[in-house]
Amino acid sequence: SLIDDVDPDTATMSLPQSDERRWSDTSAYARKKILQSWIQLPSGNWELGKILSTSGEESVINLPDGKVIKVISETLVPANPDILDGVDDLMQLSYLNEPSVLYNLNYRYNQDMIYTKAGPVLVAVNPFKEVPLYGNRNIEAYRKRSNESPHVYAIADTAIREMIRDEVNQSIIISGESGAGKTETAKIAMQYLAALGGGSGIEYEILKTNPILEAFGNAKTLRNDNSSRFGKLIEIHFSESGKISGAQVQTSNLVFFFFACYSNYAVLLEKSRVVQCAEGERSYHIFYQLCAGASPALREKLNLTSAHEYKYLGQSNCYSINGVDDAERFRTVKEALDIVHVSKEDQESVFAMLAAVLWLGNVTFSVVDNENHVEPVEDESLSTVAKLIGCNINDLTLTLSKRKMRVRNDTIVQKLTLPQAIDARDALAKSIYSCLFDWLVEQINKSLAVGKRRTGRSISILDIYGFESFDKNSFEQFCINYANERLQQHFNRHLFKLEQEEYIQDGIDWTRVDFEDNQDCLSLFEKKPLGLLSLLDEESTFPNGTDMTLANKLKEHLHSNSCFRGDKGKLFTVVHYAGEVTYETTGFLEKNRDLLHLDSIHLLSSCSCLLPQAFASSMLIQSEKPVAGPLYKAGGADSQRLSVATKFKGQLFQLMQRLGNTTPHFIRCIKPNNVQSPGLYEQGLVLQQLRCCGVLEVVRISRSGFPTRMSHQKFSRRYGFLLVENIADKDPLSVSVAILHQFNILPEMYQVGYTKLFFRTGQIGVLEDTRNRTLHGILRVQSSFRGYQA
Ligand code: AOV
Ligand code: MG
Repeated sequence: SLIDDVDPDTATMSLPQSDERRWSDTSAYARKKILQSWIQLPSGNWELGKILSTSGEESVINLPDGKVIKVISETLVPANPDILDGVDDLMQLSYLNEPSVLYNLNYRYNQDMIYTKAGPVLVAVNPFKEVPLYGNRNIEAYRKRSNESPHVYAIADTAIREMIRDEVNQSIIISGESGAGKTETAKIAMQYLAALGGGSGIEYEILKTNPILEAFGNAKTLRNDNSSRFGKLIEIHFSESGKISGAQVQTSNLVFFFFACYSNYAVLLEKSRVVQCAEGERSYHIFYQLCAGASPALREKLNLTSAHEYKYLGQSNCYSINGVDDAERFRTVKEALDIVHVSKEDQESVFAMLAAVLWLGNVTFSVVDNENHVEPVEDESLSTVAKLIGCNINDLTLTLSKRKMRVRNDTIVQKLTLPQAIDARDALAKSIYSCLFDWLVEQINKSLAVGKRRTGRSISILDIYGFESFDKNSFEQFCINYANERLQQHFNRHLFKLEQEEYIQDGIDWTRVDFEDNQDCLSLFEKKPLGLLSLLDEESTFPNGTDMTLANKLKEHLHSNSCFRGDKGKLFTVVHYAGEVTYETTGFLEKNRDLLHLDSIHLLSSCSCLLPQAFASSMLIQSEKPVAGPLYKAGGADSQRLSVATKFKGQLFQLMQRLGNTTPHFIRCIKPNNVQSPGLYEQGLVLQQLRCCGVLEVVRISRSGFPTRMSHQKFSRRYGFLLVENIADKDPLSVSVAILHQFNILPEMYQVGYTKLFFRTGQIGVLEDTRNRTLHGILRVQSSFRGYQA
């Protein structure tokens, strides 16, 4: 094609030329020519005004509501001509400033065009309603490339094509705040890839894994009614045969044979939610679904009552979600379990485990001696738990009231106080649930990995919890935000460092464009021994460590770090790329230690239920060397169990390593309002997200650098014929230079690299214009010549 690097629209329209197309250009020269401009209102929002006149320092502006105001000319931010309203790539804007970007996204959003490109990145603004952009007809259109507007489908399609062309694994990395639409976007991408599966049946299974994982891993939070509380990386593998049939990618409807699997990496579930969640939030969906949807027979078997009867579910005062029928969802989940080949028997065991967790929450304790030691009350809750997990009541009672400890070579038995007993009970509930979750992922993987054709290439889709900043932020937010910090660096490195490298490789003298690197913040987390994670781990191993001593320790060692601020009491603040977050250390140590006492592990492994055996054995393996409980505190270095934070970091590194070997495609999800409603577009909120996810930065960098590139060959072929001098025996580089000279392109507008020419934005437009005019001239001459002949 003749126009790949060139934007034909801007080339032929008489728009402001490149020197004006800078980021936030408010030079006097630019202002002179603009007709409309952005004016910032006291609310912070931007309003479009017509410039009636400019005299001296002041301009007179006509606002849309008819008001005429005077403003200082320097504060005006030029707006784009109407003809550019709603362009589908922000790079096409003549004036690239924040209000113009905001306006462009809003303009499209109002017409349900929720996707926009920002150069290489896809921006998706959450519609909070159904939009007619999906389904088979649309998939077909993107497959045939008859629709080229920005879309998740287009990203997925590009990933497939690049996988085939370059023989490199691909990844689609989706990020954004909580509730911005990451999980939905991941499903849409899966939908597209699955549609290419064409009848093998596995694509249907892949899509059916979503309701299962969402039921067990998602919950209602204040930000999102369906918030993912785990991260997932799904790998979709394409077999060799797929690769071969893929060779005819341009023409055919190709058939891929593929299977998928969920990576175990970063599937770190927020366990604490099982036993506690904040007011107005819910625990995992599946609990409510089970309570609402179980058949009478199942109810009887599990001794199930209503969600209101369970303390774990009752503490947040929220049982239902608007517009969601939990009973109906339960049927969907069961159906999905059938499809991924979880047998009816195993399904029943799964439900029994869920009921056991719920009943555990209802176990109460009573004091049994004058030293405040407690034992569980022998009631319906206790007996039901014992029955459901298949152990005898005595063993359960022992586990919940005593703890075996090894001191040197002796084993002593310690009786538990009420808080200790409650901890033991909750730890048991959490571990049953998280093992259940891991088991499910494993089952799903087994079912999907039919044939294990892992020989081909893969496309991974990453959907991980988004950056979180609440009024109160705890250990969960700490881990989640740390993960996001890593991902952000991956994004930065990819887009910006690669960009720089390309310049340097081509020998271009390029004053490096600054970009926000978040290495400082990452170092704050990862540095050894004086980083957040190391200090946290260290404090976790001290028997006398408390949340307060942790806070003090952090402040003592990190106060001089520019990304850290010690606040009052247990509070400390981290300056994340996406903004400051204040964390409270309450519960940090306990959550980080995440002790499951050896007694509980033994109890679970001795249970007669199918599932506990399956996972308790794996748990035993995990804790073989590391011994849980006070031993962990008392023992030397080699008896230390991995802390949660360290495990998390390990998983994250593995994840990043995996992503590092792929060609990434980035999708940035934007949440246009905090109330999850359609049609509401809050400028400030959107702007803040665009800033912190790097979208504005991408655009700005492209602008300030030399974004248009063309090889000397291509450039000389394309424009060489415009030269007056004879170029027959000249090499492409000399031709390129001759063209630049003939057209008087200003030296600061281009750079000549070893292999390529680099241009500032819009420069190529001048040449393209001339070329078009010349070609038209030639065509006219030719056609009149033909007319003459006829
Ligand atoms: P998240 O994954 O980014 O949050 P979700 O993907 O769960 O956010 O999206 C939140 C809600 O927004 C969904 O439940 C839908 O109602 C709506 N939504 C998002 N994208 C679309 C779309 N393309 N079309 C229609 N509705 C959409 V979190 O998991 O909280 O970080 O941990
Ligand atoms: Mg999600």
